Amino acid sequence: MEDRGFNIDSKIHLEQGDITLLKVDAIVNAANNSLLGGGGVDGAIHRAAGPQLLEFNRKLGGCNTGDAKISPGFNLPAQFVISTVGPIWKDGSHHEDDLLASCYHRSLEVAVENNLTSIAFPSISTGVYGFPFERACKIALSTVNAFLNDNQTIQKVILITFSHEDYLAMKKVYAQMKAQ
Ligand code: AR6
Repeated sequence: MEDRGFNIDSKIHLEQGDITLLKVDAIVNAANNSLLGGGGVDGAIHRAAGPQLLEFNRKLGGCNTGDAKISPGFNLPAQFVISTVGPIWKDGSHHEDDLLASCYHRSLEVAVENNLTSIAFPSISTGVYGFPFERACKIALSTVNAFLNDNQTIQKVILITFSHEDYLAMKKVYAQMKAQ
C-alpha cells in the first residue's frame, strides 16, 4: 500500500490527503486578508463548509498576515476552521519566514484559547503564494514542535499535504532536520 501517513511522535503526524475530510477539532485554512474565500485549499474549505462560513467570516473584519481567526466548521467534519494568512513569497528578505512561523504559532494559540486539542494544517503559503515548499516545511515543523514543547493542551497536530510529491518532500525535510 502507498505510504500516506507517518507519525513523527505521539503528537505530530504527517499525512497526504484532503484537509476538508479530517475530523479534528480544527482545520487551518490558508486564507487571504479578506477571509472571504479564494482558490486552492481556501476554496475547498469554503465549498465543504457551505455558504455559512463566508457569512460568518464577513463579521470578522479580515485578518492580518501572520495572524489567525476562528470560525465554526459548519458542514465540515471538523468543528472549527482557523483561518490564517500566510505571506506572499517575494525573495525571502521581506519577513516571509517570520510571518509564516507566526501563522503556525498564532493558529495554535487560537486553538488553545478555545480549548481545542486536535488541529490540522495545510502547507500554508506554498501554493498560489509561492513560498518554497521545503523551506516552508522546516518552518512548520520547527514552529509546531516548539509550541508543543511549551504547551500541553494540544494533543494532536496533523500536517497534511495535498500531493504525494509534497508529502514525500515533507518527510525528507523531517528526516534532514532529525539528522542535524
Ligand atoms: N487539502 C490539503 N491541502 C490542499 C488542499 C486540500 N483540499 N487544496 C490545496 N492544498 P494554496 P497559499 C494545498 O494556494 O499558497 C487562496 O486563493 C496546496 O497543494 O491553497 O497560502 C487564498 O484565498 C498547497 O500546498 O494557499 C489566498 O488568496 C497548499 O494547500 C491564497 O490562495 C497551499 O496552497 C493563499 O495561498
